[in-house]
Amino acid sequence: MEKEFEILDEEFNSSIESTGNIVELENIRTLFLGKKGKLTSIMKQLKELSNEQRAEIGKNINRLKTVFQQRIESRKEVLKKKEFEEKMNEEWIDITIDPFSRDFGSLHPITTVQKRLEDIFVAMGFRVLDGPHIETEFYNFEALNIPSHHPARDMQDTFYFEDGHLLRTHTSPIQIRGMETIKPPFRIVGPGKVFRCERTDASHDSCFHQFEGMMVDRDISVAHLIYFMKTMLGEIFESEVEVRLRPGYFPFVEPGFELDMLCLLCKGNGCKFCKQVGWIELMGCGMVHPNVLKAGNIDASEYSGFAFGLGIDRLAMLKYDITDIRPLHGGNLNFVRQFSIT
Ligand code: FA5
Repeated sequence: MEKEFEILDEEFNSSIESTGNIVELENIRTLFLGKKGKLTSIMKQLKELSNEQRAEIGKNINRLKTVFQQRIESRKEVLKKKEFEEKMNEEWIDITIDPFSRDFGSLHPITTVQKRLEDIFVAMGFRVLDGPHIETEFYNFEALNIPSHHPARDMQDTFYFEDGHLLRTHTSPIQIRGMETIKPPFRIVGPGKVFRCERTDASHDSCFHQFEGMMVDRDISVAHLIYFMKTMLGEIFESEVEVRLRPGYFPFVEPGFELDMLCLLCKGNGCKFCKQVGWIELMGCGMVHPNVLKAGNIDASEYSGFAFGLGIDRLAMLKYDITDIRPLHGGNLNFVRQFSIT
């Protein structure tokens, strides 16, 4: 029996030394001290022994039981400490870092204005469409009544790819793509980046943002166009705004207009931003040309519509009192953060 106790003691010691966590340790407790454990099974053999032997071996078993329990408890303390330290290392927090110094992202003023425009038009029943930056000549020019010989192409010079594709010069191709899938009556808007090969100044850049709109229904007139434009500008500037229509030429509308808004920076007195005119050209607009409706498979004798394309950058400049378009695209975070909305 002595030998058996020795072996059991050694086996127990090596088992608890190799345990890596408390769950394993509890399994060892069951293995040695549990109801069907190794020590218990030795105790069951006692009844086969004489009274004297039973008393002697019983004493040994009780001693071993106490020793095993003590070793389990002290091993448990070691493992608990180890698990705690591991957890602390995993969940380490540097409490010396200032929690208020974190940089949160924010929306660029152009994005803020674009999103606001989308909300205003969605509330008036318009659907928001998207279109590719890289376009074909068909969508950017031909379907908009600007054939290859047309002088209007000069006003929108752009960057061409060798395969004939180009960077879109305006968001008007979204009108054409929209008409391919949506049948009248409809109201659509399409925001996005546009590109032109032109010199930059305080109000011009070679990459800027436009917001296209088109409404096609029965008996649509210029009065509808003015109503929607005044409503939109009133919402953006949160006050009544003064606008004027000038005749403007765009081959895809007839009649065509330039819509100007009284310069909010100088209140019409003339400044660098409005080039001393007192008015800011905000958008081109007009009644959709029958050829464009035809290109969209729409019966021009039944339906009419208006369309507009406004410069989001210029609208943002007016809203936030920004006198030069270039810093808006310059990537200087200190500049754009002045107008940021998180
Ligand atoms: C157009 O691009 C027409 N597609 C708009 C249109 C749509 C007319 C539907 C009729 C019907 P325009 O080239 O004028 O038009 O540009 C529209 C607006 O974009 C301008 O009024 C101006 O606000 C803005 N814009 C034009 N060029 C620049 C530029 N280089 N930098 C910044 N904004 C510009």
